[in-house]
Amino acid sequence: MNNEEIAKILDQAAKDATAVGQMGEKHDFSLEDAYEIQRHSINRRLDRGEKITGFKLGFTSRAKMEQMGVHDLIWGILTDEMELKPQEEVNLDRWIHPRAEPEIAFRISKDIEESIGLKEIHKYVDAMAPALEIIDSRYENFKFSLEDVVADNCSSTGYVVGDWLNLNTEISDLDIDLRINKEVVQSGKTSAILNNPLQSLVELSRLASKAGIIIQKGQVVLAGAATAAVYLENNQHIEAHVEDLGNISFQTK
Ligand code: OOG
Repeated sequence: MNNEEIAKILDQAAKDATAVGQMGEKHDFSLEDAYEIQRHSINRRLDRGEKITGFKLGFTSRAKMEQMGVHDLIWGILTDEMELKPQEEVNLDRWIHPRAEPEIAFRISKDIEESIGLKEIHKYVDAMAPALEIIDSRYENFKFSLEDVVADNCSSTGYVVGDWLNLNTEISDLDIDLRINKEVVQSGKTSAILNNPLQSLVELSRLASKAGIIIQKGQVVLAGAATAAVYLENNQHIEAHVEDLGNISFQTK
């Protein structure tokens, strides 16, 4: 099976909300292949009329690496089909076994075409916000290798971003938590994200420029979760709370 055929199976699994076995178990592919498969699956979405809205980093914290048994930073692509409105009521039937993670989002104000350093970020990013990411592995039991998860666009499924704020707040050591029906179910510190969530932009710029991809003005970057992810159930109010940045939530039905 070639990379395009693997992408078709993973894309179909997402569309049908039906899990498949780990692709890497039957078809040995490299990490480079995995990113190519990811690109093919995004192209299928673009062919259906979806638009790229941004990028996400994964496994930027120890909590996430330990939960999933994968120990390397990964990146995936977000599209407008994945974007939820704040407070939106979401039917869980459209996904397989979705989980939520509290995150921080950044807004790009100028195209990033090369690898940038921490000190240059303010030239390329004009806002940040509390965010929630919904991940939904297309693999049975949410089990995968590093190559598998990259091929599956890093489990990207949904995201919702709160009110944008300027970059004046220091965000390297804030409390961040996930609340379900107002109860804190996961809590951590933003320092868990690469010591400083801004570092995720440095890493993404390095990876994207290596891949020949421009991170465009207006796009959103999710820095990765500081805590483990939690499975969603029906009739829940899901909320991310970031100290000094505020809250963002949605509702499941
Ligand atoms: C992969 C995505 C990881 C994060 O924030 O670390 C991720 C997964 O756990 O399914 O989104």
